[in-house]
Amino acid sequence: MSVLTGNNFVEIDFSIQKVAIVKINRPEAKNALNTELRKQLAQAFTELTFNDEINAIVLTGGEEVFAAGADLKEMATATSTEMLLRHTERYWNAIAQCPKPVIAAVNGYALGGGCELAMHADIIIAGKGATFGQPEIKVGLMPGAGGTQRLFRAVGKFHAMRMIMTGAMVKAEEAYIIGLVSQVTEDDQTIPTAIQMAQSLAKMPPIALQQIKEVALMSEDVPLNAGLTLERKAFQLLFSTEDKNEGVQAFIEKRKPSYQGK
Ligand code: CO8
Repeated sequence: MSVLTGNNFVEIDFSIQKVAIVKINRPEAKNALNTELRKQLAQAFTELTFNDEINAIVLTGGEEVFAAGADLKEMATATSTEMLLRHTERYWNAIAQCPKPVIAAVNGYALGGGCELAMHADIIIAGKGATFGQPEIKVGLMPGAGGTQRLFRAVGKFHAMRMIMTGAMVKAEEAYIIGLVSQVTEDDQTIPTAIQMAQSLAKMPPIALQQIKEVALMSEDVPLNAGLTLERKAFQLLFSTEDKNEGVQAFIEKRKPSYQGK
């Protein structure tokens, strides 16, 4: 089943069991992220966060372009106060706080806010022709949705500074080498590869997956000892899950486990 939300800038495909495919659909503007589109993305991720039928999410812009950044036309005359009052962090938070695994399938441009959007995912699959960049500096701006933070953490100071300060774009294979991308595929295999990975994640024990995501992302915020303590507590918590019993028992009985998310 395919569901279109709002003005059809964001499409959610529910046709694959336990997997949702969120597709950005504004090709006439290279999937530029205007406020309405971001609102719909936030609504989609909020809906999927609470949808018990969904265990993994693929986020894509389709075959041609992931997203060419924030909508520059919408920002052309905006004042600082207007930008502040848009509170776009609320839209981004809905994606960042989604507890389920999110795989970005990137074809074509992922620029500015588009690159930042991809970095909200847990895993990034890129087609060979994909291009990543934070070109905001070229229009007198700077990244505003994680480019100075998530990119810095993903690729380290010197690659990040080169991209942010010069606006240099990197193709998929370079992005893979510097650690911005998890896997590079042929362009026509990007979405199928992401879906296949999401299907395999959807079969994993969901509570354990969500604990992994929460604790691993926390490593960006907390000192090592606090992170290790969090990890230990989450690890111990999993001993109360039925899925842990099923997983260990299935291993002992040499059969495939069947996880229930309990
Ligand atoms: N905003 C608005 N419209 C856009 C954008 C954009 N970011 N990108 C492309 N478009 C529009 C074009 O204006 C054009 O519209 P029209 O047909 O009406 O003239 C249409 O999409 C097709 O684009 P092009 O003709 O330019 O297509 P090309 O294939 O020649 O070039 C590029 C594609 C390279 C992607 C080029 O369009 C481009 O450079 N776009 C701008 C990229 C950019 O600078 N992105 C950063 C924007 S700033 C930003 O993201 C700040 C993030 C801060 C917070 C995050 C909020 C989301």
